[in-house]
Amino acid sequence: MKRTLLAVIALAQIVLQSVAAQSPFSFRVIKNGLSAPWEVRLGPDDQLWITERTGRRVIRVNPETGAVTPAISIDESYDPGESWHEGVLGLALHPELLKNTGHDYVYVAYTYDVDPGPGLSRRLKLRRYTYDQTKSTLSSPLDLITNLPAHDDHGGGRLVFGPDQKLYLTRGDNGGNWLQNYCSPNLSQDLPTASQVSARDWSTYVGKILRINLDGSIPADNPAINGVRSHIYTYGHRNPQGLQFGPNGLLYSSEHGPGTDDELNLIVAGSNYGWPHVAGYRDDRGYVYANWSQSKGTACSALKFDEYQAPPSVPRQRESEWKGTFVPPIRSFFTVPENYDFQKSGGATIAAGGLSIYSAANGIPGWANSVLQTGMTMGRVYRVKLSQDGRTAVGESEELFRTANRYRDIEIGRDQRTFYLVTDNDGLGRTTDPSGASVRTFANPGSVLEFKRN
Ligand SMILES: [Ca+2]
Ligand SMILES: [Ca+2]
Ligand SMILES: [Ca+2]
Repeated sequence: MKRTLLAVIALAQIVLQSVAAQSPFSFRVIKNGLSAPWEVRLGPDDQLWITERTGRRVIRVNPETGAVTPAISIDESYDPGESWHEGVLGLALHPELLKNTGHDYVYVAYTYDVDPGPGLSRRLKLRRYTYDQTKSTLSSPLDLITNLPAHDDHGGGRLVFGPDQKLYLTRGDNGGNWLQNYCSPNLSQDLPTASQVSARDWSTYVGKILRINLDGSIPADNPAINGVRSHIYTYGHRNPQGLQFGPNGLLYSSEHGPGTDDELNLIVAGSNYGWPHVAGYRDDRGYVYANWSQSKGTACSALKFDEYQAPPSVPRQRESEWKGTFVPPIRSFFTVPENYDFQKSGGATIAAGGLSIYSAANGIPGWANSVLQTGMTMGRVYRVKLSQDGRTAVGESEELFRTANRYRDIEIGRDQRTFYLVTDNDGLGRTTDPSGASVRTFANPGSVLEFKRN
């Protein structure tokens, strides 16, 4: 975020600061000193179930006292400590957890190293644990699906338990054609063949949202895409970091854009979400697909990556040149003017993290049917009001909870007036403080924070 956009933000801040004096939310640190808390879910035990990505464990945090009860350490999880994308990621609770039906299951997605030697070969797995209430620990691990491709960029990893008794798991594009992985092809549009599926070759599960049976198998009613049924529910994603069902059964996901157009998407079975051909809407604004890995004449490895200007040997494609069918986002953070100068003005994204759906009819006035979307580099949460049918976003986004933190995930309290946020540790990235300045030292790194409506 620089200059032009900062000027807009600064202007908005003058307005917001005058409002901040009478903020309707109280703020409290529930717990600090955690190691990259990544997912937060309120359990039926009124504890916050949290994954620590680099801490490689699942913990339960008492939201009143901050007391931590470790549930399990996952030693197999591997994280070289150099990216946002590795370690213990998504967590989902079986809806019958602690209901005495024999389904005390907790599902966890994490990265690991499949190479037994000194080499590193990253994968992600989805594992089920059983919760032992007397010991307050997770045990009886059962791997549901293993060998999912993983890497050091755009790792997805968000996990939800659907109302249809299926697990939904996001997979990022592993950073193909981008930054340190610019010579790796982008596989977001790649789909498996029938023989790959029967060989359990999941190499195309990159840039996808997966829908998985509770035993890890492929649901019989998953969409057949290009004639092949697999775990793939939707494709053409970049890095979906938020995923949540609304009360009406609609599924929402948020996704990191490149320099522009972080997306809020309504997820529809079998659909293509456009990446890497389109970022946001097909409007040729601020994004051209540069396919570095297919450099012609000069090997990609001989090129130096440049986010803003690809050399002539790199095939480039404007959004309008791609004729495929795709589902556009219901909101973009943010679409830029056609002549937007990224080098001068900086990126126009929020770095979308986790999201929650606010649905309480008698909760905070005007909030029913809203998406609460974390913006990690913006130090705030965006409330996006949805239409009655939940299929479109209406009006402007409201900005909430401004602090100098990277909000990784958000959960809503049972009273519908309390909001729990987990924050990244510092060392890897930046956020924006309430004055609008870009900062690399965070106010509450590795914390669980509470905002409560007064
Ligand atoms: Ca190894
Ligand atoms: Ca898209
Ligand atoms: Ca676009």
